[in-house]
Amino acid sequence: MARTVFILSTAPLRRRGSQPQQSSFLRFSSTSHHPSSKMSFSGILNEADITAALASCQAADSFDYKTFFCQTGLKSKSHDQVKKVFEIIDQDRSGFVEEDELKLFLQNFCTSARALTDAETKSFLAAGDSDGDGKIGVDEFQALVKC
Ligand SMILES: [Ca+2]
Repeated sequence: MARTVFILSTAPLRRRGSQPQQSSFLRFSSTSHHPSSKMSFSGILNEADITAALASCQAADSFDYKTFFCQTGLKSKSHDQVKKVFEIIDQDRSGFVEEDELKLFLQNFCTSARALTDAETKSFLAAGDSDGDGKIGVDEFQALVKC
């Protein structure tokens, strides 16, 4: 009886053991996007500026996109550079930054950064979404960064 229990309990363990392979494959495909994004960021933005910008919005509900774009230096970047940053933030490459991507906005700059609160996400989206489609397009992002 005890043996049966043992066998029964190893079955899910084995199944669980095969899962990391799947998820590490998934992780591989998502990290293959991330390191390149980090590289693109480091080519565009200064690491110390990013660190300072993230430090100043550590507390929940303290995120201010204008301050953030100033501190990271993004505000003064070229059209092409801002476009590259947009493409990184548009994680699923849909051509738009949707609300869920906006919520994880800070994590593009540092993977350990916090997610934005719902209030921050909504006001960030409202500030950028000038055509009211509920997401931010590249042109809207360009305007938002410069404002
Ligand atoms: Ca998207």
